[in-house]
Amino acid sequence: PLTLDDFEAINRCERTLPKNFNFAGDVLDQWSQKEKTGERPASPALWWVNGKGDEVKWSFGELSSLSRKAANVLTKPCGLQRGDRVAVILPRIPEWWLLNVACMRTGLVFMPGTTQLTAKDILYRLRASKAKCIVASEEVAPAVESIAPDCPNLMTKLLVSLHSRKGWLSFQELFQSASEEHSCVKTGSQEPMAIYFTSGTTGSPKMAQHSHSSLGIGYTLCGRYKMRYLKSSDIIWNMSDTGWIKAAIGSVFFSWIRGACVFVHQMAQFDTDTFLDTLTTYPITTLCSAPTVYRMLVQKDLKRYKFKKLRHCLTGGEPLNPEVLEQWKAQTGLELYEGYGQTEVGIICANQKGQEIKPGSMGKGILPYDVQIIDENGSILPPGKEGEIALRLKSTRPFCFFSEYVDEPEKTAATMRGNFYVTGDRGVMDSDGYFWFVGRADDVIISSGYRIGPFEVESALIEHPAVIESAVVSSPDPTRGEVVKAFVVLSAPFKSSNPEKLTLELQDHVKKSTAPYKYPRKVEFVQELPKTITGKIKRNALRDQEWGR
Ligand code: BCO
Repeated sequence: PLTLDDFEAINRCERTLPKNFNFAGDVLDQWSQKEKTGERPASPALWWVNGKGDEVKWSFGELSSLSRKAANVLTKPCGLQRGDRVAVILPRIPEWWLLNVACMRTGLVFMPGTTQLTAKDILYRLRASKAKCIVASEEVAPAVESIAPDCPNLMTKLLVSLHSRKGWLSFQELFQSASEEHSCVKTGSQEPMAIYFTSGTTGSPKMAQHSHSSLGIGYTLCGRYKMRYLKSSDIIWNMSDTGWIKAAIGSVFFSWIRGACVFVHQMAQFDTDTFLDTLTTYPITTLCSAPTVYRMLVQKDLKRYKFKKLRHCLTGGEPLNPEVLEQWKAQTGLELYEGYGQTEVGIICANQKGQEIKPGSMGKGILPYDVQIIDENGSILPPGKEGEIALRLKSTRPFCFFSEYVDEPEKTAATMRGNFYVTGDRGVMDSDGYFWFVGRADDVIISSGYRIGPFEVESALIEHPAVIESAVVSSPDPTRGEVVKAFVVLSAPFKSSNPEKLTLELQDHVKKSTAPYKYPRKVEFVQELPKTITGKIKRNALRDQEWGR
């Protein structure tokens, strides 16, 4: 079996990528063996609570045997075969981890989605991916049922619930009778493993596809800066929703490569008091959360809380303000280490332990990446000059990159500029090699750690009879960093409507049409939108106005 040193050597390009790799067979099952021989502390691999008294603790041995049963559910009654795509829309419940590992074991392509997705979002995802199966919880089931007849490739609907439902296979029932005997598929290192839907300026979300090695080897070590904070005796609580790649990195790959315990608190909704109580109740050693969460937490009197075991605090997904870092440290005595990355390439910059933290900077580039600031021609800019944050590619594409945007070769190609992969983010590198985030190079909005495409929100707004046209841009917000703002031109019958009432109606409409996290938290009614002479809406003019530029 591969050791952590082998993983490091592969990332440093000192060792070639193995022909075959499977995180379940090559990593998780090894921890299960180590448990038997006492080479790993007796803490669980997964520790799940829901604040209502329910608790699940699985050792690696249990994770191994239970995920084999789940694998048999997927291949036998669900009839799925290696390479088939499976949409998994589940809240933070233990079955999400089981099904994730079961997909690895069977070579199925795992496509997670947040439970905030609406029927329209799910329809798009199922049709674009030609998914053969959807796994969902009860809260999502009605939305799935409303669109399933329009998804010709969908063979199976698998429900994770204590109750059965007409038209669905019951995971719980099938799981009870499934065998524990299953041989892990010998997946190729570069074989597709997962697809993440990611938003851009135009069109619907793209399908960023990852391989068994990009996530299972690359992301474990792209997150290596985090691993310095993690040993097998650690307990890590990574807050991210199961739909985002941050859940895969923080709650699967970089935690389990080190044999650490993944802690999960399934909260009905995010709440700072419950969050802080969790840190005082459970022996969590490592916390990873979006900057928005820390911004919310520093509003509280944190000195009142005595965290049980917390030692390391990590953050990422959006820029962290220096004031929050300082307030967090002043109130808790703990440093806050920011990392920067994206779905396509994982973590690429980070404030690493042992390095000076420059508040407001996202740290230095991390191996195996060569991070640079480049101009529009693909030339490297000197320190202090603003440009696009990019990754230099050597002769071959790094294995830890996403493989492609599925079915969109032109969009995959558009990420390249000369010898560089461009992130779409603008930044500056200082003379010490620290990177400073400036903003997006395109119209994408990063709010509370969510990547939101303006087109998706504009498309939802235009469905409402009050809206003739709209332009959606980012607007500053003290808690969420930035929020979605919609400039709306009203149709004649709505011009005299009460603006507050209409704002609420439009917000509610967007929340029903597409995932609610995208709804415009600010709405402004305007007579007309700024346009170019060819009639294209100038979102940048509105954005500059919002940011006082
Ligand atoms: O704030 P509001 O109450 O006005 O609106 C909230 C919800 O109430 C609402 N909503 C949710 N479900 C709904 C609904 N409304 C109607 N019907 C429903 N079914 O929609 C809004 C959702 O906003 P939210 O998700 O931000 O909610 P909340 O509770 O304020 O959560 C705060 C955070 C900070 C916990 C949350 O924003 C969060 O988890 N952010 C982090 C996102 C993240 O993990 N990003 C990482 C992406 S991966 C990456 O960056 C790659 C790095 C390598």
